Amino acid sequence: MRLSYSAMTRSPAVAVICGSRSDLPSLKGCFDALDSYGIAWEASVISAHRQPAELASYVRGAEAGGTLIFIGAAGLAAHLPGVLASMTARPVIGVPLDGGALGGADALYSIVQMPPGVPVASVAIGSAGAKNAAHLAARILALADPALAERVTAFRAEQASGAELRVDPRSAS
Ligand code: RP5
Repeated sequence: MRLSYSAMTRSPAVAVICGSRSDLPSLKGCFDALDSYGIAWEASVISAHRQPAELASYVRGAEAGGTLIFIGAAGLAAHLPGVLASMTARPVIGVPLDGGALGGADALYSIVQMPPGVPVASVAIGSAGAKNAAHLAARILALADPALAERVTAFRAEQASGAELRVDPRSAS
């Protein structure tokens, strides 16, 4: 018998963790996109620098509960996704957030330059990256979830139709 994901697990499929409450507004697009796919998620504020023990405990609990993908979002010296990847063998997606003096380049480099064998899938800086973290998580989960795969396909079709040329080129100067 094939049980649905929610029947087998206590934790949501996706855990979104950010380093500070100040990061939450940048993640709205991520939360909205996860909702649009019907993916169960939860968000937590746990700093890798300020609360490493709490982070380790959270990851242990989430893994035991069945969480499949971790999204880590942080700004400045953004070590959170890398530390997550050190604590779990499940996929980690890193979202570099802007806001510091370096406009997010600091966070991007911190996240993307992981040493071999400890992978983090980095997305773009800021809210665009936050949205893509959700879309990437959906694509990963869809590999083993045919109903979600259909929703991913539907989203892509909708996006393609939205990209059609809607202006009259004769009026363009
Ligand atoms: C990072 O430092 C956080 O992810 C946040 O982006 C940044 C600033 O944190 P706060 O000083 O607002 O807590 O760790």
